[in-house]
Amino acid sequence: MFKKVLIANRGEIALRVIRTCKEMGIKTVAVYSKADEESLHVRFADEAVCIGPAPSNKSYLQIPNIIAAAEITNADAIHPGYGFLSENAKFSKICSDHNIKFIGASAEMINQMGDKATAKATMKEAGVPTVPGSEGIIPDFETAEKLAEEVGYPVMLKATAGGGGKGMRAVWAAEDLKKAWDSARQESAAAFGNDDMYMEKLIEEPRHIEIQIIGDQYGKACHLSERDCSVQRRHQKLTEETPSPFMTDKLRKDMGEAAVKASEYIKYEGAGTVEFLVDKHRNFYFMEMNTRIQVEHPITEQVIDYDLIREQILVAAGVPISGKNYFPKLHSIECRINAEDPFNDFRPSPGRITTLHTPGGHGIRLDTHVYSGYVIPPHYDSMIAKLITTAQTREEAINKMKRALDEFVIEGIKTTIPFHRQLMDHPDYIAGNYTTKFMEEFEIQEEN
Ligand code: MV4
Repeated sequence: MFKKVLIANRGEIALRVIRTCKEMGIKTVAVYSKADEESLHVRFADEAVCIGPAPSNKSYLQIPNIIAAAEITNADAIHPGYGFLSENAKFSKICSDHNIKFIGASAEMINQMGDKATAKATMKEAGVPTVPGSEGIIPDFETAEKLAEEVGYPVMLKATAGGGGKGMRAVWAAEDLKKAWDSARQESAAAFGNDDMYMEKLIEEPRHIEIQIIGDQYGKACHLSERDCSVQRRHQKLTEETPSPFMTDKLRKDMGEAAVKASEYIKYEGAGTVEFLVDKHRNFYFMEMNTRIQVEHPITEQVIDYDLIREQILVAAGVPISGKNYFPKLHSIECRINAEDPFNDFRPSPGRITTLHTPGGHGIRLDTHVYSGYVIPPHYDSMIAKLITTAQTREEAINKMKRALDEFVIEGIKTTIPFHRQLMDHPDYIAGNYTTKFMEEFEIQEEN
C-alpha cells in the first residue's frame, strides 16, 4: 500500500482525497499556488509544497513543479483529482517514468478515450450501442456532404479531440452544413490543435445518463449504477441525481452491462465513467468515457454506501475488486454551489465570505473547502461546494434539498443557491421530466 500520496489538485476534491487517505493511514502532500496559501487542503495535509504563482498554467498545470514536489517529499503516488492534469496523458506517463503511481488511467488509455472517434470505434467493436454516423474521421467536406445525406438530417458534427461540447455543431439542413463544418473545425483547431471531425445522427432532446465503473489490474470491472446529469448550462453540470427518474430496471441492467463490457474490453483500470445519450424511446448510445473521478461521484457513494476514492487507491495499489455490481438502495441529489450570480447570467462572483452557515442534519452531506473569512480567488473554477442530500425516495431527497438550501447562508459573494432553490420548486424537475434541453427554457425569477 502507498505510504504517501501527493494530491495534484485544490479545493473540495483535494480535501476529499486527503480525508480518505487519512482514514487509510496514508500520509498526504498538498501542492498549492500562492493564491491558495490559506486553503484548507494545505492545512489538512501532512505536508504542503508551494508549486508556483496563482495562474493555473504556472502552478497546478506545471508538471515539472508537481513532479519535483513529489520527489522532495518522497511521495509514492499522485492523485490528480478531476480537471487540471487528471486526463493528461503526458503527466500520467511522466509519473510512471518516475516510478510514481498515477492514481488514474495509463497514458495509452487516456489517449484512446480522449480521441472521441477512436473511443467510439473501440466501443462499437466491444458491442456497445453507438450513434449511427461516420466510421471514424471524415477526410473532407465532400464526404461529409454525402454522409449527411445517407445518415439523414439532422446530424451532429463533432471534433475528435473535443469533448464537453467544444467543436460540436448540430446541422438541420444541407445548406447549413458547409458553414457548420468550417466553424467547428476552426473552433477545434484553436482549442485542441486538431480539426479532425466525425459525424453522428442527431439525437433530439437526449438525456445525459452516465454509468460509474471501477476496473482492477486483473481485467475485471463492475458498475456502480447510473447518474442523471441532464441539467446542464453551456455544458456545465448544475445538479445530478441517482437513480435517474427516467430509468427502468431493464434500462439500468442493459446500460450497466454495456458499461462493464466496454471497460473489460479495453481492460480499464481505475474509476471511470461511461457517458450515454438516452433518447425519448429509451434507446441508449455511447457518448464519451471519462478516465477520472468525477465531480458528481458523491451521489453514487451515498446510495451504495461506498468510498470511491478509497476504491481508486486500492485498485491503484493492485488490490482486486469484489466484482459485484451495485444497484441504488436510496435516492441522492447533488447541487453544485458556484460563486456565480444567477441573476446576472451566472457571472463569476469571487471575494471574501463574510458570513457562512452550513446546513446539517440527517441525509445532508456538504463537500466544500470554504470557511468563514475565506477569500474565493478569481483564478479557478467557480464551484465552491457540493450540497448532497440522500433519502429513501426522490421526493424526500428533494424536500431535504429545499430545507438544506434554505439553511445555507453564504454572505460576501453571490452564489447559485437561489437558482437551486427555485429548481427544486420547478414542476418539470419535480416530475423528473427533464432532458438536456431543460435549462434552455428555465427562467430564474427575480427575488423579492
Ligand atoms: C450529441 C447530442 C445529440 N446527438 N450527440 C454534448 C457534449 C458531448 N458530451 C456530446 N454532447 C452531445 N452529443 C448526438 N449525436 C447532444 C449533445 C448535447 C449534450 C449531451 C449531454 C449533455 C448535455 C448536452 C448539451 C448539448 C448537447
